[in-house]
Amino acid sequence: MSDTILYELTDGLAVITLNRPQVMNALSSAMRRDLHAALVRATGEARAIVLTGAGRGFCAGQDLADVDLSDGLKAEKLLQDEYDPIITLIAGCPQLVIAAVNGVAAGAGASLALACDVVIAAESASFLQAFAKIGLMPDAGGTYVLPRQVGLARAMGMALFAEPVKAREAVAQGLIWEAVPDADFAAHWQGRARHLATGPGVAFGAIKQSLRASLGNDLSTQLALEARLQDGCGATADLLEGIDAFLNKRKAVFQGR
Ligand code: T3D
Repeated sequence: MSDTILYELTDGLAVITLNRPQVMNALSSAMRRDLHAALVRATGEARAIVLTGAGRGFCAGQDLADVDLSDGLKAEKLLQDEYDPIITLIAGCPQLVIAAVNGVAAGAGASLALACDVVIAAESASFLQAFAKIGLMPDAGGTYVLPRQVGLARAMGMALFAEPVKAREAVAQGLIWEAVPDADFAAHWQGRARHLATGPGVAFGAIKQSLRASLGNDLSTQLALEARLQDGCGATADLLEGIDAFLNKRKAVFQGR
């Protein structure tokens, strides 16, 4: 792994930092490879994962200086080989992935943030569907997540007019979970991440899997999935600990199994 991505594992929490602040963490090919490798590593050893950006931006999407336009943009292969595996891994891994959006998230940088399970933004951050400004359409899962989060009308407006959506507005529209004053941002997301890294991991994983699956399931399929996943939660030491802690009026100490 090169220095385009920083990786830190502390007490079960992996923090992955996009680290090309001089270009607002725009994604070069090498950086996408490193980001994917960092996520694979985190899914093998962490209980929760944070994705954040170095400097004043979260991620400005595709590095526009790192594209081969000699024969037009061969986007299909690039997306399938380099972007989509990252998005699929975030959506499919059992760990909760938190986007700690420290600044602007633009283009595929917005798609990357919005692919995460929980999005916490600094108040000064914004989300920009920058694609149409340069003659592209949202990708890296953008057209999947936008209408599901904010509805078709807002998704259409965001993609067509490419205006920045400030963090507070993003919360109001249901695009992200919360916006936090800049001064409190780091401590806040660290607290949220610590909560997820020390909680009942099997139940957290089941919540992620079931809520994500719900968007494509009918009721009977979803009920069957809930029953199966709850059975798994029911077999955990964390459930016994949670009930014992409740009955004895103490704070539960979960092990994630
Ligand atoms: O196959 C495929 O490739 C398809 C995949 C496409 C996915 C996509 O993501 S397409 C969309 C690509 N992203 C953009 O179009 C966003 C471009 N950037 C911006 O609109 C703005 O930079 C921001 C809104 C993100 C931030 O604006 P601001 O004013 O805060 O900062 P800035 O001055 O524009 O940027 C700071 C530096 O970062 C600047 O470099 P400099 O002048 O200091 O040397 C700027 O050129 C650089 N930078 C920002 N974004 C990118 C970038 N360099 C390369 N690629 C970028 N995307």
